[in-house]
Amino acid sequence: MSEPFASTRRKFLARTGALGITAGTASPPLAQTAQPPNVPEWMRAPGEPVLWRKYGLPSEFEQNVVRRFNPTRRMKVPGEGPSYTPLQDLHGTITPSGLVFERHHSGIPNIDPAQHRLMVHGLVKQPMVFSIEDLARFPSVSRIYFLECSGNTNTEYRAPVAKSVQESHGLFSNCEWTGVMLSTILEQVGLQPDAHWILAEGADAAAMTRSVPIAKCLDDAMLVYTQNGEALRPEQGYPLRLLLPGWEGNMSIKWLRRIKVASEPFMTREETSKYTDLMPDGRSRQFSFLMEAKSVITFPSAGHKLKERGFYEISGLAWSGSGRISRVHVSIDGGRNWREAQIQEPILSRAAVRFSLPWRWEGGEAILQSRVIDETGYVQPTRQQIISVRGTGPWFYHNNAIQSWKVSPSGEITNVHT
Ligand SMILES: Nc1nc2c(c(=O)[nH]1)N[C@H]1C(S)=C(S)[C@@H](COP(=O)(O)O)O[C@H]1N2
Ligand SMILES: [Mo]
Repeated sequence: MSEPFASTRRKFLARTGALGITAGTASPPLAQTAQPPNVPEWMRAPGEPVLWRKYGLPSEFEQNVVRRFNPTRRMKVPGEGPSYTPLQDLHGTITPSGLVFERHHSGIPNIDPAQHRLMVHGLVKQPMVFSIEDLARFPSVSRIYFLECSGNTNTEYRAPVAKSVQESHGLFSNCEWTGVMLSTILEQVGLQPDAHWILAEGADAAAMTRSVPIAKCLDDAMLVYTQNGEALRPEQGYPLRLLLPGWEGNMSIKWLRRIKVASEPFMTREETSKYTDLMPDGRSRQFSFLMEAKSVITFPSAGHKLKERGFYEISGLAWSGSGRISRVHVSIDGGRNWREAQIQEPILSRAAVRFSLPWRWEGGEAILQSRVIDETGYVQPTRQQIISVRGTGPWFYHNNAIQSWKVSPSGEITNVHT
């Protein structure tokens, strides 16, 4: 770089040095014609007009920021499978709707909201059927919550196989949801005295069904029709989904069509042979609804490369199904020493926070880890701690272990177990 601006910038950075950013962080040389003070091609004629796209899309230069499949996983039935949120490319805490991970058990139904209905029946005083319009007339609430599949990070239980944080932690999203509190609707139908559980059923070909204790239904459960300010995406359950903040994603039934109130859990497939945790003694942990505190460093993470020594901001996400998070610690030496990370506000219950720690990479080997502590005092465990209680499988739900990323002297970041 020999242009006057570059050298001025170098001097400026050398003088400021407060964060220890060295002059070497200058970007690679741009084409002479595009770089100031020259006039680039895109300034020489008017650009695309207003309404070029009626619905906005990211720049064509962001085409690499997409949901991805797990290349090693086989579809069990048509339309079945997960796609992963590209956490390594995202900032802040809100997951853009188009990048929210997907988990479908039998594809995405194409539902006409005018024809869709929610039936609420069983141990109620007055069974009722609601249209989406009916539900939207009730008082609405908007809240930010994370949603995590309990299978998230299951690939990492035995060996560090994921090539990126997208693969290891990408069954995770954090959105603003709008809808009506489920308690409002249950008040409409009126609960009978022995109403202790509900069954929630989806309108997909899997007819996904889960049992939910009535206490959760009357606490913070929502019937949502909106995600990040607009109608739910078809992938996320359009036109209506159940949302159970802080509980395993599987229970947040998409394309919700029926709620049956009962006195006992229904013992559906998804809460018996699936989504229970087999323990070393052969018994299953049932029910394991809560998603306990977890955190992960998203930058730098596997697949990133540090091009040179100097200042970097380590940054990541932390969340807890039990409420607010109170602290995040970051280690750069594989968990021997911990430093307090900064947590960016707002700190909301059962929502993701962004944490960060300034760091100078001197070019040596480092093992980056983060560890969250939530308001209940719960500390994110190590993998060994989880294994000592739950064994090594064959089920791998609820792996909230501390994640390690190794920085090699060449600046490559890889996924490791310590
Ligand atoms: N009806 C229905 N609801 C469903 C599913 C499904 O396949 N069908 N998948 C569940 C699972 S396993 C998860 S993790 C979440 C995923 O939500 P998302 O696809 O909006 O990210 O939806 C849950 N709700
Ligand atoms: Mo899931």
